[in-house]
Amino acid sequence: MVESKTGASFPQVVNGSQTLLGIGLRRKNILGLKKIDVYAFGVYADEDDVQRNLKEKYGKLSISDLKENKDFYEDLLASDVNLTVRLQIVYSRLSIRSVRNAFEDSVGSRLQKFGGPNNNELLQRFTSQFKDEVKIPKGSVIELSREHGYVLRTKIDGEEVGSIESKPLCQSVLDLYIGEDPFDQQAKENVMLKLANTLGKNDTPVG
Ligand code: DAO
Ligand code: DAO
Repeated sequence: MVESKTGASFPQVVNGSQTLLGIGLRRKNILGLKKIDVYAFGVYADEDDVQRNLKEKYGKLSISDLKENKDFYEDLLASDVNLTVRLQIVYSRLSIRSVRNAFEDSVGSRLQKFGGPNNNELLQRFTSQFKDEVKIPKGSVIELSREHGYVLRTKIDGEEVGSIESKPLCQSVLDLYIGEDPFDQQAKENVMLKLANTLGKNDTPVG
């Protein structure tokens, strides 16, 4: 699937069993002057996991009820469903310093919502994974995956750079894309619609 504005393309499946649910664009205001396209992203989930974790509570609701249902995405964020957000960089002058700053803003504000008392330490642990010499030119692919046990694993161009076990950190990162105030509202709606469709299917036993 190809993100129409940037031409970034996304595989249908990542990490063996996670399928593409929706794609979107992360834009950022620079000094209130202009908006730049920073990266395109795709959201993936293991659909069997989705069934196992959410079908009991949500399987009987209609698709239109689910699409708008706040509990649904909050439960998904808090659940142990394997999820991946794949970022493809489209901005050609991204520095590690600006990534760190953006991360501290966007994820930092979410950690206050989801996190316990040690938010700063968590943020530091996350951002310290990214050494100053790491290069992220246009076209780089960054994968942020939540694995079972609330482990957030980061890969850059297929190479693992680190993993951190923290439920609030996982929630905060996913909240950027499918939470209450997402970077790309349309992308979130597409993801939720796809998940609602998945839950409507009866081909996977629950339990
Ligand atoms: O060059 O000053 C500038 C603009 C930089 C914008 C940086 C936005 C960073 C967004 C996070 C990217 C995460 C991979
Ligand atoms: O878009 O504001 C944002 C935050 C995105 C979080 C992405 C973090 C990815 C960090 C990878 C750094 C690579 C050096």
